[in-house]
Amino acid sequence: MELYHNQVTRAQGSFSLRMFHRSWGIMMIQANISAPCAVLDFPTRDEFTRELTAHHYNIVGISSIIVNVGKVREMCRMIRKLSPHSTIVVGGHVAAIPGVEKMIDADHIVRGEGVSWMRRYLGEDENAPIQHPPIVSGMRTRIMGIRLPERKGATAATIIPSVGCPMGCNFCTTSAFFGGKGKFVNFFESGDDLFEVMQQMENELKVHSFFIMDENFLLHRERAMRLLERMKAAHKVWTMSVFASANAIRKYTMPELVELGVSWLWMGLESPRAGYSKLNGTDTRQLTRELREHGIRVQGSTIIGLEHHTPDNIVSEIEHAVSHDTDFHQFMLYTPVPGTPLYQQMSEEGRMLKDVDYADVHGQFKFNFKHAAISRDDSKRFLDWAFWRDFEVNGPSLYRIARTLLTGWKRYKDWPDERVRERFTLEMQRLSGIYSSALWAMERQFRKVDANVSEQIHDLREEFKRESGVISRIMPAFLGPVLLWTTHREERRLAEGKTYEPPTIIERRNWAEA
Ligand code: B12
Ligand code: SF4
Repeated sequence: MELYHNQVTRAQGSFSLRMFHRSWGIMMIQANISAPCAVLDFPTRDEFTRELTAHHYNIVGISSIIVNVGKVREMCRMIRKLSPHSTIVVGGHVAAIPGVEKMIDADHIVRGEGVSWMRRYLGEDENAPIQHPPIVSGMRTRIMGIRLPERKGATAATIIPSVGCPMGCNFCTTSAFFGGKGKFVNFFESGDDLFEVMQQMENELKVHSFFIMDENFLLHRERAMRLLERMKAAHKVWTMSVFASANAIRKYTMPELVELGVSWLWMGLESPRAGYSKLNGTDTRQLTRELREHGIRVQGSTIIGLEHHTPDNIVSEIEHAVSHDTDFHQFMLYTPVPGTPLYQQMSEEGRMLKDVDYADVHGQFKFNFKHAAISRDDSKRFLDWAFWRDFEVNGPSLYRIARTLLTGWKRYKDWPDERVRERFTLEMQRLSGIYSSALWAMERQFRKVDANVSEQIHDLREEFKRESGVISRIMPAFLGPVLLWTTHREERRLAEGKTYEPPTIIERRNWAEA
């Protein structure tokens, strides 16, 4: 249930950014039906049992992705035993598994968008406007052995403008699940709709930053530019973390992105030789450099094990990925997942491996198909090496995001648009003391590991000193040693096999009428 630690910062030890995310699909469904409804997130077996026996549920819906099909099977078994009158509905990506009907005991298996399905099933108006639930994007955030305090408004709100992506890359399950190439489902069509929903979340959750959960947010330029107009008119100093493909980013100038508040951008780099249309003609190294120079944190994503990869060229492809020096870098194995064109092709070619457990099909372990040149075991070696290499060359992501913030601040602190100035000033005020303290600890931690990285961290710390106010300048003397101590403690804990689990959460809606 951790995005960064699972697939982005997993080799960064105590510097790994760790946090949990709620199950947004079922939160979305709950907010858009009028029936009494409970969402039980991260259930333990005991809590699931208690919920099924303490209440009379007509319908029990289960949301799952493919890796968790074994859990779905067990949950269906428990429902049949403990709540035999309930209708079982299973939705989410798990529904794409061929023959899933025979693997689990459910009454309905729903493919694609779930809000309209559930409304239809309950006899409600499936075309009614979408109500967006208030979603805090992450919880129980930890880094350097410290759990960050959870203050209202401190964590971004998640906004889900759409599901699916029209680009239709052959391996992409999110695109395939909602219709594939050329198709997607929009919840909020226009920039005005989006502005209203963001303003509503700002009021409810007291946030100014948003995690925009749209596979390719910047692709829809008209919507984004209208949103910018409204933000300017209402003097909104908002920031946004978005996903976008290189071709979509290219539709904007850097100042446009900055004025829109884009502060974190997740971009597929895949491979320079992959031939995906979204990358056509883009020098991704130059693009990432440019984005970072404008204070936009870049999260790159690279695929390991594409068709053209061989043991001879993969090392240089990984080096190429690492040379982007992105703030964060995700590496994923090329993985044919049921429902995608790639899966279809591999199945037809007889290249899908038969005995791979679905629980292992997530791109962070080993291939689930026969690659022309790379063995299954080697796929894991190359993947692990990519994470390690990125960390070795570029240092902790925390250092990198601190660097990007400072670069952005230096560039935009005197920018004509007051909202932009205000944003960078606020970020610097909020973070410079904390970042400087973290850099103090990192610098010492890395002295023994890599003197080069330690020196770079030192230089950045000095720069922060010059650009920060008095409090931020003196903070590292106190907070730095504490962070160094918690970092060492966390390293010890991790070495002993410590793992973190999300809490179980129950949320009831329309419950009084039940
Ligand atoms: C947020 C997220 C996470 C969070 C999950 C938090 C959580 N509590 O589950 C984190 C970061 C932890 C995560 C982890 C992983 N994830 Co993830 N994640 C996503 C992401 C980016 C967004 C999901 C989301 O909320 N979408 C928006 C909502 C509205 O859409 P939705 O969930 O699909 O729900 C809609 C329908 O599917 C349907 N629906 C969903 N549930 C139900 C239930 C019922 C009853 C009904 C009727 C309908 C229904 O209705 C909803 C509204 O339309 C997606 C990519 C994406 N854009 O969707 C990947 C994605 C779901 N993750 C994926 C993967 C592979 C993983 C990991 C295995 C990665 C890894 N290697 O570690 C882990 C597995 C974690 C686990 N043990 O389950 C894949 C799933 C592939 C597949 N085909 O199964 C996806 C699709 C990304 C991708 N393209 O590869 N993930
Ligand atoms: S651009 Fe990204 S989200 Fe869209 S289809 Fe390709 S991989 Fe999927």
